[in-house]
Amino acid sequence: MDIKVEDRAASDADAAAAIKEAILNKLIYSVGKSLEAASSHDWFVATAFVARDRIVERWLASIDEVNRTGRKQVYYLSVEFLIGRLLFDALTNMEMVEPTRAALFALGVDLDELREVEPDAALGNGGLGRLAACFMESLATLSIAAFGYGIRYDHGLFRQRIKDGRQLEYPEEWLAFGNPWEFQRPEVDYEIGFGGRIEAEHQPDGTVKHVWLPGETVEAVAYDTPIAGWRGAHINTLRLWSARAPDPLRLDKFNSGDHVGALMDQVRAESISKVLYPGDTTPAGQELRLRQEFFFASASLQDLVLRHLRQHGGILSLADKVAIQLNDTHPAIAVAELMRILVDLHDVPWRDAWAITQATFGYTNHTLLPEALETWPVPLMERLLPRHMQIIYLINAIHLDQASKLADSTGERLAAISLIDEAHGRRVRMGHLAFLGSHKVNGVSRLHSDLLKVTVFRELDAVLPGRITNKTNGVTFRRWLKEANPGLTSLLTEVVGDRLLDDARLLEKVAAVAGDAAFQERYAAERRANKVALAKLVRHRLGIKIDPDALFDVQIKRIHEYKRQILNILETIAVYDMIRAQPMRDWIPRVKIFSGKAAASYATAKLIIQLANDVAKIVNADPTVRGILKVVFLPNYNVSLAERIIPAADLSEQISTAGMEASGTGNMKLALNGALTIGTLDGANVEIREKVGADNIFIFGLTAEEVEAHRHRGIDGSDAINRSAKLAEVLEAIASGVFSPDEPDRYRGLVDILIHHDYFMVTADFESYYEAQRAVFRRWRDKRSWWRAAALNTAHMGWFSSDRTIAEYAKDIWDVPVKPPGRG
Ligand code: HBZ
Repeated sequence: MDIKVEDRAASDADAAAAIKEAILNKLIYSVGKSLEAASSHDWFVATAFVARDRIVERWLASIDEVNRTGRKQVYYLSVEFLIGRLLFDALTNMEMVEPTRAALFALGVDLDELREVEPDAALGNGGLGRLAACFMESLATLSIAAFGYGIRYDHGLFRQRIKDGRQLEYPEEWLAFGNPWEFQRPEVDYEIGFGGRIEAEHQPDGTVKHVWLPGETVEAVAYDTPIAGWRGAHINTLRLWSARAPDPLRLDKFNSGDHVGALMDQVRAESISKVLYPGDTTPAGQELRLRQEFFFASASLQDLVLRHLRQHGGILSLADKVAIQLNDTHPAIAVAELMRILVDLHDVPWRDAWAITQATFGYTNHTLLPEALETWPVPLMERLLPRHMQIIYLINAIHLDQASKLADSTGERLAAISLIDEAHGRRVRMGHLAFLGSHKVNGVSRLHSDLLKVTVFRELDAVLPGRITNKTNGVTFRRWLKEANPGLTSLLTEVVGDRLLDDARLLEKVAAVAGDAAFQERYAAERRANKVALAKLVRHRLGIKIDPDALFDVQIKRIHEYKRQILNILETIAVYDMIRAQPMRDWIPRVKIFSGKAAASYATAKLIIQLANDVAKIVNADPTVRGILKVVFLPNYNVSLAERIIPAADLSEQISTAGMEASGTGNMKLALNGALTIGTLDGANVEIREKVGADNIFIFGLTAEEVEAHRHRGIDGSDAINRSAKLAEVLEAIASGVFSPDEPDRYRGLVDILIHHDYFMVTADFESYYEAQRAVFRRWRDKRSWWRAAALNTAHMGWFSSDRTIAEYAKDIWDVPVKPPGRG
């Protein structure tokens, strides 16, 4: 036994020594700095290069293996990848964290400091983009041969600053100091066409061949980032496309003195990959957005078809060797583009081409919000993508013809299933296109998938039954448990063994010790350390002092009316009023923590941010509630900040209007890390309750069905307000300017919405939410009971690993085998 321990120590020391050598080498020869001159950023880059080298060795082996075996490839098309930082992902999955820490320590450098230097790759808005990033990690972990395809935005999601309580947006500059993880592939570039015309060539056999002659072309250049699976078992590629003009500048114009005009084409082309579309639910209706979507869909298809032809010879075997997943409708134009490639470029007969297309694509829907369902005006499509529009018309004609032959066909139903929405000025329904072009369509939680069948896709589901399935979301435990919460992970590993991250279901073993006093003490100690760290961050960033022993009540996500941050604020004010009425009572100290961004154009969401900040200002300055209540709005929510907040949260707010949050994934990360959930029966909360047990979660409010019924009766909030003196008082205070003395009417409009037009059922759910919060307090007073519930949350969340989700996609949608991770 002793010898083994010594052996391990010796090999750890060897590993650290080798890494130290390698880092020094990179610092000098790749970064070009001396030890003395190196900045933290230089050390970060040198360290990243060392991790990348290890990954690249296995990457090349993975690519070689996939080529050799010719196994089926999965392609995940997503307009968003919300990656965050990669250093700890790389080190963790290559099992290099400790030796790297030791190596840097020997060089007088602190690994945790380097971690903070890396910018967040925020190529996404929220849940949909972060899910894509978790999926990339799990795909590699399960040794599935996969590519992620997306756009390499020069500027990711805006940086949020709060000034005078208001959100301000600033451009984000993640590439300003270069990106050590990516490889530019100038030789991998494709022409992407827009506009122009179509020539019909009559063939000797009587058929007509269509040739699209684009009026404009843009080039897509590939940038590759290797994504390592857990224990480095397999490495996949995230390939992001950057736009270029075919000619860097117009020399004729330049020489004639028009220096700016000479660059116009370049500017126009490059604008495609310039910025991430910052809205998460309202499609811009903008041409640029459609150009982005076609740009990356077309480049990705050209790339994967070329790879397929090189590997397998003919195009007809495409569906046997390729599965393409459409992450929402943003890449849905790929359905028409693949048809064009098959029919126009490879002369595949239409019927066969359609069979291949359907067998190849799967489509994931992430939202039921009507304003988020993408549709494009027909005239815009005809101008920008004339051949695709023809193809869409043909797909639609065949589809409507088949549907019209069904016994129960009606004109109304045909209108509802048509690819063209005639009711709103002729628009192409991208969700319908994705639905028709795929063999499977999935929602992201059980409730959401069930709702898909009775709402947006009711008629399509009736005509094409069985296509809709469910794939409840998951999150990668490597990032959201081990990297974010290493202390708790060590404790859990002691209980369940060191295969915890290979098989998350092993967490169930924690249930056996959840009631154990000694275990609870250690569990609580780990969490307290995280809370101390967060308190330090809050102090540092906002100058607000918060007590680590207070209950940290956390709501972190995009700011949106349906997510109801406002409900949380109303309860905060109600409690604030009560404390002031009876300051001497034995109150439970609590810190309300908010973080999140609002779409720049979403005025109401921005007003909600301002309200949270205004309430914070008044509450935090009030000596009566000092030590009892604090309100914190942490600016610039991103993946890295989430990694700091989640391990320190006691209570997780998942309080969306039932039926509106497709799934949620923050809910999973928080419960996994031991926060108890207060939430509605919405999205994945329903399944979280089933797993963790109704006693260990605080559920309140209307169900999705009740919301629906309630809305039918009307959305006036007056009745609910009349029934709740507390609510009436709170609304009156807000409306009369108690929290905005400098501008008393600031929130009158917001309050009016709640009174007269409460679509999101804030007033209807207020009392029940308030009561649920009191139940939280009662539980918190009984610390044994609280920690037991927290530990049981951790224990039962294993099912929400994205490894489980991806294994389900692999089996039910992609038909590819998975190889669970593990040693050897
Ligand atoms: O996708 C989110 C859902 O709101 C969330 O409940 C779910 O957990 C997550 C992952 O499945 N959706 C998004 O982040 N974004 C969109 O749904 C979206 C819709 C239309 C757009 C852009 C984004 O134009």
